[in-house]
Amino acid sequence: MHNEFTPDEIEVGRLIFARPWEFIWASGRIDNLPPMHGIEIAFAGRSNVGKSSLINALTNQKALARTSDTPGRTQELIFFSGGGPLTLTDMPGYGFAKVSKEKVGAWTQLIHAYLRGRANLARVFVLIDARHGFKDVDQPLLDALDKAAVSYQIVLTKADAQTGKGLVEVMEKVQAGIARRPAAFPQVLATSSAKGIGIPDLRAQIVRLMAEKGALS
Ligand SMILES: Nc1nc2c(ncn2[C@@H]2O[C@H](COP(=O)(O)OP(=O)(O)OP(=O)(O)O)[C@@H](O)[C@H]2O)c(=O)[nH]1
Ligand SMILES: [Mg+2]
Repeated sequence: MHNEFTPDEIEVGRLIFARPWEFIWASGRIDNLPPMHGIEIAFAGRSNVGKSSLINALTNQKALARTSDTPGRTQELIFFSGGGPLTLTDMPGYGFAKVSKEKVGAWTQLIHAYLRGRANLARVFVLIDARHGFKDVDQPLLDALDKAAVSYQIVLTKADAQTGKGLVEVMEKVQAGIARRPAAFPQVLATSSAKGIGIPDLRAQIVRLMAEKGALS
């Protein structure tokens, strides 16, 4: 993947995530969120797509966010901080058939309420499996983000498990899928938490966003 971030952005990104990142808050209820501080970036996507793994890869930690082979691991909004002006939010996944209707309803409500109402939410990374591209279950999330005018960016996960040509094809399809979506950030990033692919770029993307928001201290 060609790299359009500057060496400076890459280095600042490395430094931000070389800090000791910590768990700060978990909540399954929208009326019990941590006080807003600086800007927030949330990780959303289907169950098992690799949201928690990506947070671990970004923060250089093996088990900061809990991961699992079994979908439905993350069941609350989980907040992480590195002590600076940035908070990361790990979210429950959607689209997992084996979860009860009540739980799906509760998680969907929680996810949408958070995404619509969090004033310091600077961007949502919508994670999409590089082997599969968009699924129907992803569309309601994109619709909700477009409707609420919350900036979101597609991040492909598990790029280690997709071959070069296949990855290009999925990338092009995903790009076409967001072309007319008003709140979608046009650039799609490909990552692998397992192999470290695209992680410095994702950090640099976060740095650029923080700079745009005046949140770089
Ligand atoms: N091959 C490969 N597997 C990955 C990668 N990232 C995550 N996985 C695997 O995908 C599975 C799910 O990872 P999680 O990070 O728990 O996924 P999640 O999106 O947080 O899932 P929920 O919390 O259930 O919504 C685990 O078995 C991971 O080992 C990756 O970069 N490459
Ligand atoms: Mg998770």
